[in-house]
Amino acid sequence: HQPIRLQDYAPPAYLVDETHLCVQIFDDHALVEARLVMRPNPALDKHGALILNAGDEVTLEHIEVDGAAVADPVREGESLILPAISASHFEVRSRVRLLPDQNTRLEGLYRSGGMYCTQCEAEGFRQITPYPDRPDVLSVFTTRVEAPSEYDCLLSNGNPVGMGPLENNRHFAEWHDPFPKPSYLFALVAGVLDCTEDSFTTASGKSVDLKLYTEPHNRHKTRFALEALKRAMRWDEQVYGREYDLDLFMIVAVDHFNMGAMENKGLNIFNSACVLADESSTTDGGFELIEAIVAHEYFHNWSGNRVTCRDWFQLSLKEGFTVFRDSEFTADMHARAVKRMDDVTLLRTQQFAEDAGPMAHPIRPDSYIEINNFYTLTVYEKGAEVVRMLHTLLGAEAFRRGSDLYFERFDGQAVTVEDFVACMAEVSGIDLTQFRRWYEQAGTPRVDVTSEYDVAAQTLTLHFAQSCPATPGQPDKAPFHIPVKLGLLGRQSRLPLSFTTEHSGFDAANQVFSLRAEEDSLVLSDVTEPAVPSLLRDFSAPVVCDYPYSGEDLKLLVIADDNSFNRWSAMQTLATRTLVALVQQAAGEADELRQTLLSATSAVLADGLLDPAVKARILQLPAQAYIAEQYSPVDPLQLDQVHTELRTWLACELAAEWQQVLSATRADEPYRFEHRQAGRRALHLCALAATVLADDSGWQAARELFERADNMTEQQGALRLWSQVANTEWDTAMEQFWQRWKSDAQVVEQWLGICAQRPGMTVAGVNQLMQHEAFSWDNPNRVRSVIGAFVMRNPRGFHAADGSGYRFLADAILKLDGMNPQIAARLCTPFTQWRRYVPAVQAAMQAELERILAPDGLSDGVYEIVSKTLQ
Ligand code: B3K
Ligand code: ZN
Repeated sequence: HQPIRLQDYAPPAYLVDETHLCVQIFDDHALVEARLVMRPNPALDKHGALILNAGDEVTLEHIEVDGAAVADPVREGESLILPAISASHFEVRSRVRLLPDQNTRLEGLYRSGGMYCTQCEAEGFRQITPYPDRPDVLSVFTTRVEAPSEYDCLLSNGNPVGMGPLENNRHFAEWHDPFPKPSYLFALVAGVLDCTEDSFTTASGKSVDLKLYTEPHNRHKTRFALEALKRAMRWDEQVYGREYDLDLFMIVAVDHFNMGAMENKGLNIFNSACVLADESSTTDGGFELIEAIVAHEYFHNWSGNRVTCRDWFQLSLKEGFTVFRDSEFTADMHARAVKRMDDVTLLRTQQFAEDAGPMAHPIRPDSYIEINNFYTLTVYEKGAEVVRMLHTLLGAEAFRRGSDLYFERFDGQAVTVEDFVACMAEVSGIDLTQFRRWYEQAGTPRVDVTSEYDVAAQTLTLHFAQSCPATPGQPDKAPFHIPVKLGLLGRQSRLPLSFTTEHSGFDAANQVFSLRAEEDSLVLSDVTEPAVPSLLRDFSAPVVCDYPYSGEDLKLLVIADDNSFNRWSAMQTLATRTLVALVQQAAGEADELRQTLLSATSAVLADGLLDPAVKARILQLPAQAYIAEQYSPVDPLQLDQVHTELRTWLACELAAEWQQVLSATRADEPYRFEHRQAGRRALHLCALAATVLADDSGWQAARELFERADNMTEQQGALRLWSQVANTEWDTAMEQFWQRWKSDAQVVEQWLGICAQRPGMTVAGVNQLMQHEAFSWDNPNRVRSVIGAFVMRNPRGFHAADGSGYRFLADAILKLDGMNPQIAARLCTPFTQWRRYVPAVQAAMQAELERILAPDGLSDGVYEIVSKTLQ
């Protein structure tokens, strides 16, 4: 289990100009022949041995250089070492044998249901053929696929250049991708597939064929993704000036997939759950997620494929940027403030915990043992926040000039985050040297703000102090460049106040203060009355921002802030403080906060002007995972109890108001996925949640909705809320739902999730659920729906006092590690927080962590997380 370090980066000794593959698929194996047209890297004086990567799924049958067989190539780990070559050009030919049917890791070439497909990022291509499998080796690929004729679709990257029959009831197809690409973007699919077609005309008038391939029974679930794809293509032209570059863009839906989707050049491969949708079986959340992922993978065509990463430490270069792009796309398609609330919720509940835990790493890590462990919330979501800060500091217009320069200057190259930041600095003239620390330092910075008001001078002085906690390997942090967007609200007038300032770090047009020093003060003049500052508007930086607000200050922000994101954020702060005070049994304080929270909730409920989607989010208490980040030691069962009690109390105190919302938000039109309707449904489910909590017969309202609803959002929402009562009527409804949907894989996955998250679910119950025909160890979606949902979203079940939840998870990790180490490693997350808990929980989790680490032959992925967690 050796770490790889950024500082050891060395350019490739040899380059591959052309890659010619012939992949022959047979019933029980596959043969891969490769012809690589190579040359020594002209940028280097010395070249040394020719080292190819060859994974352990690959049985080498033959390898030759310029026609001369290499008799005994040295194989060390994943390296295949051939003698140094001095020729200015040479050809390497190899033939290997694979067993795709036995590939349970779902990396390289594998079988999913009735089809064969590939997943190469990050290092899966070496499981297909010996190759310099690193992102800074770019090559033009020509791929021939041969398979039994029943597999009617044979696909690979680029354009189709030939197809035809072969002997023995077999056929072939040949593909050529004119754009040089790294091996991680290679893809191949062979299957019996149905194709839904569409087309898109680019800004410059070129027509692009769009094809979405599915297994035939999913044909009815392709329309939405194709429409989303066209919206994304148009948006990328309008907002970034990026056109699609091939004549054909293909998406394939596969049922067995380790993550959401993959941006292979011209041939995106998607987890079925992240692309298939229709109005009867998909929830509002599902539609929004699918639209975002389709856009994300499409956007990678420029941010990732045309301009790619030099090495895997630069992963955030493509992922952070592309998440920022998809997030802005969603904001433009629907409601900007709401998208911001959802993104920030994810960041605060999960990324902040990662950044405060044993796996904390900068968005550009310095080292890793298993690169798959670094496809994290930090690299993706915090990475997107860092790009967003650049956007905030530069403004939209300069940012666009920066991205144009980046795409133009580095087209066809593999580059670094410095290259990206340098373009932004160059076009704007802003010194981003200090800003680059966001790429280098881990941990969530804190910004503590205090204020003084001088009545006579009418000045409000804001004092800022920033700090950042130590993280593994980084005891001390240098100050960050933090954009703090702010405004003021008059305490008496309850109106936004204008002000002036002479501070050179304040961008008056955008109301953004650039905090660069460890401490700084911002003097605001012409402040005509005492004011409540509205800080970190729109979450202008991924930090914790603290200000000594009174409960009444927060309530004022909730009701009257002219920044709707901060209305939500103030409510989150108020609820968080209330919950922490309740957990810590700070009686007097807790009671006062609770009353303020109640009156703020009541005011929000009564606000007739608020967008229902915003209202639903303001009324949602912060998740337990977020509250658990605020104090330590955490007793997870006590936290769950306090959280439930507070929700119940608010539901009871405001029962009449909730009833009114419940009836006012009943559906009065047929289902459509669009912002206004989705907001109404979200609010309706909020009111239903309160109804179920407030009285013993409240579940009947859930049953009524389940029976009446014409859509999956409300049906599932009703089943989830009703599950808190879990009476025989609920069992019947769940059985009815199963019978209705058992042939729809995506709905079945949701159904499993509802079962696993049901309050009262125990390890014994989950074990029983895993005997159900719907569960399967070799399908990652099913594992996530049952095991993932239970250990991450069922606190009472997972943290059961007898430790059964922890034993269950450790057993599952050990079992999965032998089958699919990426999925096993992902499941370790709940254990990473073990030091934050009360001693009894710590001891029980530690024992399980040690048990996981004991066996020999543990994968790098699980080893890295568990050993770092125990350190
Ligand atoms: N780039 C892929 C993720 C690959 C994960 C490999 N373990 C999907 C995406 O981010 O778009
Ligand atoms: Zn991505």
